[in-house]
Amino acid sequence: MVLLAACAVCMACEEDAEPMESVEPEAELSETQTDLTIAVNEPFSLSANVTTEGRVTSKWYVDGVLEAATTVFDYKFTAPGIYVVKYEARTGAGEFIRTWRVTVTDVLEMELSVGDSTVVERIQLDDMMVMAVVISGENVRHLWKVDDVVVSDEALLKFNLAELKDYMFSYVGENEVGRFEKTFTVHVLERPLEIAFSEEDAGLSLKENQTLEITADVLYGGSGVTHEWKVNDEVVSTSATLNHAFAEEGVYTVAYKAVNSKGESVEKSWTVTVVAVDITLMHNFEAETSIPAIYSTVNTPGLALVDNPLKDDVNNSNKVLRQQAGGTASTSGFMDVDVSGFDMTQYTGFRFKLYRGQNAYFPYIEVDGTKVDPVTPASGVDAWETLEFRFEANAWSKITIRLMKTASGGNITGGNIDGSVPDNTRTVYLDDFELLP
Ligand SMILES: [Ca+2]
Repeated sequence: MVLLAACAVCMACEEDAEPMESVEPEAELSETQTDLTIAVNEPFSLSANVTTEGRVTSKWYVDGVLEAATTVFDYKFTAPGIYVVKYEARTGAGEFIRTWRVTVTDVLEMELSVGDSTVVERIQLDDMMVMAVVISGENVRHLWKVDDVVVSDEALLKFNLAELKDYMFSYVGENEVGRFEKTFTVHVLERPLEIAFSEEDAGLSLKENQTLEITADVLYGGSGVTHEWKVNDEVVSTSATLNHAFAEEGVYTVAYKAVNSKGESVEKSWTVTVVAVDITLMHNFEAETSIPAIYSTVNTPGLALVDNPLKDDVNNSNKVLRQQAGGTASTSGFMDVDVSGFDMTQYTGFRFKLYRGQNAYFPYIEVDGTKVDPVTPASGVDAWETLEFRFEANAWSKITIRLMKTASGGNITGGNIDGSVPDNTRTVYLDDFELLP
C-alpha cells in the first residue's frame, strides 16, 4: 500500500514537472466537416496533426468513452445510431478540443454458409444444410426456394435431397435498408450401390420341386446395374428376380452378384437344402365304409361312396366318391376338402381323378379362396382323367373344388349346358385324392 501510494505521488510529481514554458496545443484535423455519416461496420478514421512542439497528449472519445490515445484514430461503429466523437489534445498550458457528430447508418450485409459457390455437390438422401448469415442488418426476412417452390422462411435451411438430380436453390434476405440475393445449384451424386433382398436368411430349406424366388431390389446406385444369379456356379438368371425350381434333393449354393456402371458391386449367397417329399395319397376310397369327414358339400343329395361306374385304364378301382347336385338351381357343385390335418407347407400340388360322363363341366379349385386352374383343363371325353393343380407351398387349411363349372367359368343350371351337351346330370365321380410335393 505504501509503495503504491509513493508511486502515485511520484507520477503526480512528473506531471508537475512539465516545463512551465509549455504553450497551448494546436492541431490540424483530417476532417473539418463536423457532421459525418458512415455505414455500420465501415472503417472510420480521423487523425490529428499536432502542430505544437513539446509534449502533447492526444485522446479520442466516442460518446465520452476513451477509445484511443494516439494522433490517428481508427474505429468501427458496430451499431447504427448517432455518436459524438471528441478529439482532445493537452499540454501543461491548456487543451485543444474538436467534436464531430457521426450518424451511423444501418446496412444489410449477408453471406451464405456455402460461400460464393454456384454449384455444390451432395450425396442423394443427405440433408442440404445452408445458413443465411447476417453480418450486418436487423429484422431480416428470409425466404428460401428450391426449384421455385418456397421451402423455408428461417435463416437455416434443412432440405432433404431425395432425388438424383440438380436442385436450384435460391435465397432472398431483405430488411428496411437492403436486399441480398443468391442462387446456387446443388448437384446430387448417386449413392453407392445398395441392394435389398427379399430373402435375407443365408440358409434356406425347400421341398423337392419347390420354386425358390428371390428378388434383388436395387435401392441406390442402380445406374447401369447388371444382375447375375448362379446355382452351383452355373448362371441361371440375369434378371433382378431369381425364379428357380429345384427338382432334386441336395444342397445347393445360390450366388448373386450385381455390378453397376461405376464398377461398384454387391454379392450375396445362400445355401439351399432341398429335401425330398413323397406324394401323399389322401384317399382312394377302396377301404372306406363312410365318407371321410374332410370332404363336405351343401348340395343334396351330395356326396356318396359308390361303385366305379366306368372302369378304364385311368381308374379301374372298385370304389369312388360321387357328387350330385339335385334340382335345377344354379350351382358350382362344389365340395370342400379340409386339408388342415396335412402339413401343406410341404406340398405345391393337388390332384384327383374325375369322371364327368358327357357333362360339359370344367372344374377348378380354390386354395383358401384363390382360384387355381388345372394344369391341363378337363378334356371332355367320356372317361376318367386326372386333374392336377399347382400352387405355392403354404399353411393352407382348405381346398374348395368347383366341380360343375361351364367352359366360361359360370355355374351350371338345369337343362343342357352350352347347347351342345347330350346330358347334364349334375353328377360327377371322383377318386384318388393326392397331395404333391
Ligand atoms: Ca377308388
